[in-house]
Amino acid sequence: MTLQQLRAAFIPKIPRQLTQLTKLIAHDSSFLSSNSELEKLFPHLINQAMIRFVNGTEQSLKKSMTVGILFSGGQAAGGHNVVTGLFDALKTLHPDCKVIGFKNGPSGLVNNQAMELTAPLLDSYRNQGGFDLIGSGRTKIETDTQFAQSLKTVQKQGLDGLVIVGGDDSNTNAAFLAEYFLTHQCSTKVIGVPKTIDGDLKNEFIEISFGFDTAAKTYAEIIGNIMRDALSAKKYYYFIKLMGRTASHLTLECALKTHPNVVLIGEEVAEKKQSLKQLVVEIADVIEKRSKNGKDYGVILIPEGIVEFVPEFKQLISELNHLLAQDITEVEQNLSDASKAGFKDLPESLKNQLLEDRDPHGNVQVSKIETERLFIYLVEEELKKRNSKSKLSAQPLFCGYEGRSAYPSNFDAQYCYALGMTAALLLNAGKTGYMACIQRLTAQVEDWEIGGVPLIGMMVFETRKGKQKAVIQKALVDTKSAVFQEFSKKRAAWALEDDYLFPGPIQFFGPSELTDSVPVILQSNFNTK
Ligand code: FBP
Repeated sequence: MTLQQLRAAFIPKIPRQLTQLTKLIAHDSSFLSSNSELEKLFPHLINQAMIRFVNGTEQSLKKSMTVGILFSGGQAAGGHNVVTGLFDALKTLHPDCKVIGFKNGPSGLVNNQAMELTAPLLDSYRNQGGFDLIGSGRTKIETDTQFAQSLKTVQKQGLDGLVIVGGDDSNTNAAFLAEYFLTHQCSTKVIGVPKTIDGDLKNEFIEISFGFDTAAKTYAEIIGNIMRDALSAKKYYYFIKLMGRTASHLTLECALKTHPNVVLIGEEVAEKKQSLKQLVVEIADVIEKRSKNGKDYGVILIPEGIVEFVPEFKQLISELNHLLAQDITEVEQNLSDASKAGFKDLPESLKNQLLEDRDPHGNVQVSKIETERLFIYLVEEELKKRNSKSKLSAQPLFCGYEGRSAYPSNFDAQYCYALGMTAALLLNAGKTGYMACIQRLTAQVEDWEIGGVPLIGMMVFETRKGKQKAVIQKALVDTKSAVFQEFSKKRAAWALEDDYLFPGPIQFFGPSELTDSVPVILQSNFNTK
């Protein structure tokens, strides 16, 4: 049997609460404090409480439901299990329930491109990676026309519920859609599900987004393998860039799993206001010290989002965006003196990338910047300047897309299945504007607690494109957290000693401490050895 078949046959464990679906009753627990500015935007959704499910008496569903689902944004392992969990729970509640998938993300909702998801179709997607069942997309529903078309679609499809699987922005969108439907007397309820490998959709209610665990384990396997290679050949420095558009959670998690020689964390760089030069000096110092100990090899982790945290780089990108938006061709001459100096020192390939590789809005595509190559170039220049005797033979590597669509780890497979089931229960309870929420994730799956958190309860006001906008807040790495402090204590030793760990591939069979492990950053009693 192939792993594909074995995974398709895997039956996710479920929280004890979810074994009694038809007996569960939604119960308002704590009310979240409201805010007058949010009340203006969400007059119908304000004053919602956290939902907990409690056991009641057995009751059958009054009528069947038709529920739509869509994926929004980048892939994250486990998405297909959100669909199967939703489907299985709805069918248990009422055998005539139907699930409709919107194709290629939010644009499928706007343009009513949909397909019915049936049991035989879903069977081959159980516990499989990726989002290919229905696809995903990054369309943002923001114009009046898009809202009106989405309303038309849910009415045409006769939807009782719509499940939006996405990150912070997509779930912000879900809240606005829920409010819009209520304002237009549309009975379709909207439920969000927390997705993103970046791990930055988390807060006091949401412990982690799905996909993070699989991505981190996939990258940690690669990093461990590279470390073994570094130790064996003893001739290369590997500069590894890790995905995570802004926050450095994935880099921190991988560092704790593997113990690299140097780890940059964007949030720390911003806090200490470290310049690009300082980071380069820090790396060059480690390289020289290791060289004196006879080690001309090593592993360096660089988070994808680092450039957004290095002050002068952030400034340079913002100036470039401004100039390019005005179609100014003599870009370099029009930069401020500080940015001009920084730009001049960049390798030609990166200069071209900054000027030519733009997103549909004309902005520099930060995620495409080859930071790993930038650091190699700058560190080589620094060592030359020092007349250093250290040998630097560097290899760039990017751990990115391969982490998003791998077979979901048991944690993600089970978390997603439970999230899908919880979404079904929230819809069954007539809730709208909520995010499915599973807590106590470090406990045994059976003891996980299910519930719903009001989407607007996670919102703050932020300046976006010069305007104050209500958004679900992105969670950055907390440098005061116990996990970060532990990392800080250990990294000096990791720099010089080869304390590498080799986690190997995600395990699906074997001892439960391997197959059911949860992200290190979730554990309060973590042990990085
Ligand atoms: P989401 O936040 O939408 O889940 O996507 C995260 C991510 O994988 C980032 O880590 C990465 O920077 C980005 O998507 C890449 O985007 P794209 O798929 O458009 O290249």
